[in-house]
Amino acid sequence: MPRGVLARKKFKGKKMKSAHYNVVVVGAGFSGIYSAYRLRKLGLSAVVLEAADGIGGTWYWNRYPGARCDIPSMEYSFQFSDELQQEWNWSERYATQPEILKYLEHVADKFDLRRDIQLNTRVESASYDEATSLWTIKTNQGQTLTAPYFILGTGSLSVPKDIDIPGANNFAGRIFRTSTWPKEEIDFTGRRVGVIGTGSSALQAIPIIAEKAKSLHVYQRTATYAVPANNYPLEEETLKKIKSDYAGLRERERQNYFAVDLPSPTQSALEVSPEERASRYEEKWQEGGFGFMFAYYDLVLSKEANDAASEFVRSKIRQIVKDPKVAEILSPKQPISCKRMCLDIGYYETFNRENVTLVDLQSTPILEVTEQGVRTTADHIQFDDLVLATGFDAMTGAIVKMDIRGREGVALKEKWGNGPSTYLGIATAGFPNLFMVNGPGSPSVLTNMVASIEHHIDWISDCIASAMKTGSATVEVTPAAESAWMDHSAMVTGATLFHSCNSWYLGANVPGKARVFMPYVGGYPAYLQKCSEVARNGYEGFSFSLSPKKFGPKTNSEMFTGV
Ligand code: NA7
Repeated sequence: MPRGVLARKKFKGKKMKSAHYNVVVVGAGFSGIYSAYRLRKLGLSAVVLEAADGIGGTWYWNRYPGARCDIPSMEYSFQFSDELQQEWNWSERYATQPEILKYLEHVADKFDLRRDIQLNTRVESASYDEATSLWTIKTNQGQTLTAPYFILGTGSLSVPKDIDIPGANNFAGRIFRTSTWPKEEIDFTGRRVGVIGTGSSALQAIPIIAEKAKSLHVYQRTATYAVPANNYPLEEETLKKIKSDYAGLRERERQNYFAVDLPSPTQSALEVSPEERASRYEEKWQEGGFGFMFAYYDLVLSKEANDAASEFVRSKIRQIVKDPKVAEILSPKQPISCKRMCLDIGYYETFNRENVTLVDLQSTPILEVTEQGVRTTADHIQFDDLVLATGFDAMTGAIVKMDIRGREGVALKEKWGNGPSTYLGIATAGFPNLFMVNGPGSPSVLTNMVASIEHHIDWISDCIASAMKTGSATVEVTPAAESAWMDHSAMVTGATLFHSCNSWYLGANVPGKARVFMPYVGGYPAYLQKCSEVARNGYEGFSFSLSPKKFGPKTNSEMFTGV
């Protein structure tokens, strides 16, 4: 019997104090779920460790009212199984959190993946042993697991930013964070509510809370660009049409900068007259979705091109929001798309409601949260409920939260003290056999995350399979390859407007965090090509050690039971 099967049988339902696997995966969101599938297909024993008491990752935790994806659901879904693609029916253009969670539960059940997922288990530390070429992973359940391979599917936006507002613990009313929303429904009927933050999460929650609340104060530090989502139910005919060419859709995603099914523009915004530009933006505005940024190819490359697009959105805000003073405060000043753009389902309109007040923190900053409410330099407003939608320690937060130590006991947190450094956002030198899914240095959050996740896990699995086939004990990025990738990544970022504002892409939202632009901005097609080339050239940039060291009871190649 292949060792993987044996290990899985032993694991079923029990939390063993110590166990050995081929692969330990952290996180049971889209990444962990697909890892479980893919690694099993390879005949490997794997365990997916998940801190929550359910699967779903981001879609388990972010249950706030209005939470939904902003990539069309037909694309924000797995492509590894056509049967799955064909049988699942999304109900709306942009799926809600409950529907996405239901989908992930369905995937886990359909492919019988739960037996490889261990819930309620937080990884506290992982250290690499150079003598055995094994990772030792310790959990909050008192377990010690060993494995030659260690995969981090920990999510890009999974660790909430520390609350950096004085007095937040003093508030005597109900306090909620969008990122860790309670499971039970929260009723805001007749309540005085304050929302702090105006990023994607707040934008989705605010219109819904406003419908119920007696009063809603929105505390805005930086205004956000939002284009209409133009959400609609997906009728049977539409589903049928998309499904009839799902492969074509997936291929088009691979050709697109953000890994979405949108045509790549070839025209510059500066080539056309202001009237023609305005009419093109209007067309994109009516279509809804991120297609707005695909009106012209240079919206994130040229400040002049970006200015016109930004002004178009500001003009729309002025049209929608009746009070010109409020419209002005809601009008963002930074380049559009420099911070994550949002999709609007009634957000701007909400500010026309009598019960909604916008508080401009630029002119009247928050001094503190008190027992009763929020004190700014202008006033002290009392609330029954406070909602913090203040964002995440993005891209690196979940990784450095674990005490991960590579060669010579070096902590990853230390190595990344001046910002994350990786090769392709997949691996980092000095940490053999450790792989990241959508890590910093990959296009990740600038793309359709599900497509990127699948691509990464396929690539990582192929790499592991290749190492095992050749009897290699370790796969490790060379410092030279890592440094060349980081230089290339910085060079392409420098050619865009992405670095020109204080975004979480840059780590600028977390006090004290090193400022390094984390996602790779060279675009999804170029990135796919690079990853393919690296693999084709024998995993160029990685060194494989043919050490005869033993991994637990058997060598890697003996444990490997087929691709
Ligand atoms: P975001 O997009 O990071 O938004 C956080 C918001 O909270 C943003 O408006 C921040 O203002 C605001 N914020 C953060 N800290 C404070 C303090 N101390 N005082 C006042 N306001 C504050 O997080 P989301 O959860 O909305 O979205 C995250 C991603 O999830 C999103 O981009 C999608 O990809 C999905 P700031 O802009 O920093 O001035």
